[in-house]
Amino acid sequence: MSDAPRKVFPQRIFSGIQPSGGLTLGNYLGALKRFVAAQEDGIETVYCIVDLHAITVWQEPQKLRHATRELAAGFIAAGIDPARSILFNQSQVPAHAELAWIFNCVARMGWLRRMTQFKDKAGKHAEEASVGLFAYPNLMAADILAYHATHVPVGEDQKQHLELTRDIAIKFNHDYGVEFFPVVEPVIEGAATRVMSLRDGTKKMSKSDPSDQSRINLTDDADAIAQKIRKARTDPEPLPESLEGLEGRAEARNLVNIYASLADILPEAVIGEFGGQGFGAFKPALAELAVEKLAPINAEMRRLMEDQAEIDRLLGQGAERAQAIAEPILAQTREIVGLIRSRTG
Ligand code: AQP
Repeated sequence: MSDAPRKVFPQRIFSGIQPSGGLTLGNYLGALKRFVAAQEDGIETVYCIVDLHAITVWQEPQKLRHATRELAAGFIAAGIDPARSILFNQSQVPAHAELAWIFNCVARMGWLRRMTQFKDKAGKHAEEASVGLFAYPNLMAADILAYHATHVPVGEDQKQHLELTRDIAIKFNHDYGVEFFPVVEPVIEGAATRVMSLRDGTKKMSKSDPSDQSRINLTDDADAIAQKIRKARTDPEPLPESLEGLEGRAEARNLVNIYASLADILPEAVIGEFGGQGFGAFKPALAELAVEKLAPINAEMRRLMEDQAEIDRLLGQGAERAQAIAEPILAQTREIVGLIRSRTG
C-alpha cells in the first residue's frame, strides 16, 4: 500500500443481528444497548435484521418470520427509534446479496478457511454445512460496505469477521485501483463485549445454544430471569476484593461483567461493592438489577408484537431508506468492476 493519506469517509454506523432465535442478554449488552448509545450520539445509524445470514443454517419459515418481527420489536423496545435510525430486514434490500457475490470473487478461500466461527458452527460436519455458512463473512462485508459504513459496533466474537471486511475493502480498492470502500473500524468496547453462557463460563451466551438455562432471553419473565441467575454455575469462593482476583474464575467474572454493564458502571465498582461477599448475596442483587432493566423492554416487545402489520410497515419504510443509500453505491461498484448496466427500467 502507498503512504498516501486514506480518503476520509463521513462517519456512518452499521450493525446487524440475526433473527435466528430470540434475543439474548448477550445480544442486548454486546450489541443493542450500544446501538442505542450510538443513535443518541447523533451519528447516522443503520441497523439491519440479517435474515439472509440466519438461513445459512436451517430456519423454519414460519419461525423465521416470527423471529424477524420479534427482533424488530426488540430493537425498538430497547430504544432504537425507526425515525432516527434506519431499521430494516436485509432481504428487502437486494444490494446486500449482489455485493456479496462480487465479494465472493474478491475474498480468497484461505481467508475464509481461517474463520473460527465457521469452524465452531460447522464443527465436525463441515462437509454438510451450507455453502452460505462458509461464505457468511463475505455477506457481512457486503452488509457493511454497501453503506460505506465506517464504524461497526459488535461483540468480541465478530472481530475476525470485521478484519476480513477490512481485507476485502483493501483488496477491492487495490485490485481496481480505486479508493472506493472505507476500511472499517470495529467498535468493541464496554464490560460486556463477550457475555458468557450461564452454564459454562468459557462458552459465549448464544441464542442457538440447545440449553435454555445457558442464557437469559429478552422475552423471559422476572421469575425465569431470577431462577436462571440463581442456578448460574459459579465456584464456592466469595467475590474477590480486587479485579485481579477474578483471574481463572470465568463464571464469576461473567456475572460481575453482566452486573457492571447492566448498571453502567465499571467492573471495579462492582468488586468495590460486593468484594468479599458470597454468591448468596451477589446473585439476588444481580437478579434484581436484571429484572429492573429487562422487564420494561420485555413489556414493550410484547406490546409491539400485538401489531405485526405495523412492524412490517416500519421494516418496509426502513428498507426504502436503506436502499436509497446502498443502490447508488452498488451502481458505482458495478461500474468499477466493468459490469454493463444498459437497461432502462
Ligand atoms: N454473548 C455475547 N456477548 C456479547 N455480544 C454478543 N453478540 C452475540 N452474542 C454475544 C453480539 O450480538 C450481535 C448479533 O449477533 P448475531 O445474532 O448476529 O450472531 P451471533 O454473534 O452468532 O449471536 P448468537 O446469539 O450466538 O446467534 P447464533 O446462536 O444464531 O449464532 C453481534 O454484534 C454479536 O457480536
